[in-house]
Amino acid sequence: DLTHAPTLAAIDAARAPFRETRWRAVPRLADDAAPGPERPVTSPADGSATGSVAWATPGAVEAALNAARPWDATPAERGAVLSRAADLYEEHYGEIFALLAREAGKTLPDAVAEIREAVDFLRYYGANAPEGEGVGTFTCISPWNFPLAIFTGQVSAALAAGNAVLAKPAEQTPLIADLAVALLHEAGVPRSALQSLPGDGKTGAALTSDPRVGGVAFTGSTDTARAIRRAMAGSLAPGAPLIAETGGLNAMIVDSTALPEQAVQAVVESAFQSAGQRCSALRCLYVQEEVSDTILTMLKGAMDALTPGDPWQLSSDLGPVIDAEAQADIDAHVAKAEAEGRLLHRIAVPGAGSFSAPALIRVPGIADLDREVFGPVLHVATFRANELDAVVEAVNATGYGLTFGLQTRIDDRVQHVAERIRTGNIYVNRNQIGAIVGSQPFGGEGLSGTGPKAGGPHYLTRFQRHSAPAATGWETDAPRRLPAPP
Ligand code: UN1
Repeated sequence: DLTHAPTLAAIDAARAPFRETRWRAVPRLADDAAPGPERPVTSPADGSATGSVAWATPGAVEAALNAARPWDATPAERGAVLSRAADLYEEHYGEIFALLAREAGKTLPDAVAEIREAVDFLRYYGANAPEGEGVGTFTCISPWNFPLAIFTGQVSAALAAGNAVLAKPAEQTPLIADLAVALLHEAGVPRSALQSLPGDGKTGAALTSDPRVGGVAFTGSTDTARAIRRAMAGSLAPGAPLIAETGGLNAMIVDSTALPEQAVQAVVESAFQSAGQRCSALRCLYVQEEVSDTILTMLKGAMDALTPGDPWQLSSDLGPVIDAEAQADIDAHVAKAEAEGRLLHRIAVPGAGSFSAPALIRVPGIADLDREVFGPVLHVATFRANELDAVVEAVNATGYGLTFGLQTRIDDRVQHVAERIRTGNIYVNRNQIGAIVGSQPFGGEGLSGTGPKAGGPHYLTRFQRHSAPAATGWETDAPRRLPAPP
């Protein structure tokens, strides 16, 4: 299993039986409901069939809303079941690796990180399953870019906190979610506590605007989060929680004291791993003028050393983007920059499949990025020694605040910048992706999300009735005293 760090050869052997599998996702409900018509699911890597999905019909949504029952078990029992689910994920890693490559276009390193994170979420939320009540029924709407990890994180948090879950996986990745739900049920999560409803935005809208829903967890675009909040405001209880993780316009500053090799490696990983399809990904690099020629020359060389290709091949370290629509959007952005003479570098990618060529684009500053382009596109600007604070202000002025990177060997500067930058996660002298459940909770500020951070100590509290944890404390403890003034 994964705990024992399988070799690449072992992973390759474990997923081999699933090379030609055709999966089928269906609504997984507490009560039977006739599934809707089947739709094909295809791989972004080469357009081949990966299976089919039957979307939930309006009747299935209604049946699920009626059948949902909060998980009636003690926190310890819930934790034990989630931990068993983690074991099952690890046992099924061959099939999961196959699905991540074929349905989501994930390369091996990306898939390893994703399975690891999913298992960590199950164990972490399971181990921290709280006393107190959930809010009733929680709707979880998850993204295609982490079709296993974020799906599992949302669902397991809501379950650990004692809710019934209605899960709506991303339209592009229903098959991985379907396997995850099957494993959670096999581990012992009651069907009335976890139902999955594959579908599109209409299904999501139905599941966020019904008064039987007590709260919503959502990861995706800032615009969709706004639409969900409007829907909730019109129909759900005024206090119903929305836990949203949304977009970012993430920056990194590389100053003249930074270690060039370290900085370039961090930039390449942050901008191009997962083909740039992480909300945490680096979008705008600021390099200090004195070192910009060196850094950019090295960066172009490091981009040339990337191997884009079929994510099933162990040699590929950059896969396709999720679909043709995403590819067209990214490519149009790069084509515009090229027409304006701002394209600094681009590398070749396979012609078949939804590959977007990793690109480096010159911009005057982050204010020139009018939106998050969700792919392997890195913008670069330069700054002068006396402009550091102005750069930090420009980054804050975007209104987003998810991740931020700083490469420097000036100790005081770390503190200085950290006090001024408004982002959820700050990374110093390393890459700015790959937060770790438990030790590096992940979440943004402003346009980037509501908090609390996923994989952190406060996350589960938002999935519960506000009064629950405090009430327990006041009832059972000896009378509390206010802490002494400092
Ligand atoms: C996302 O891309 O939607 O730290 C969020 C990271 C990941 C980001 C997930 N946990 O890179």
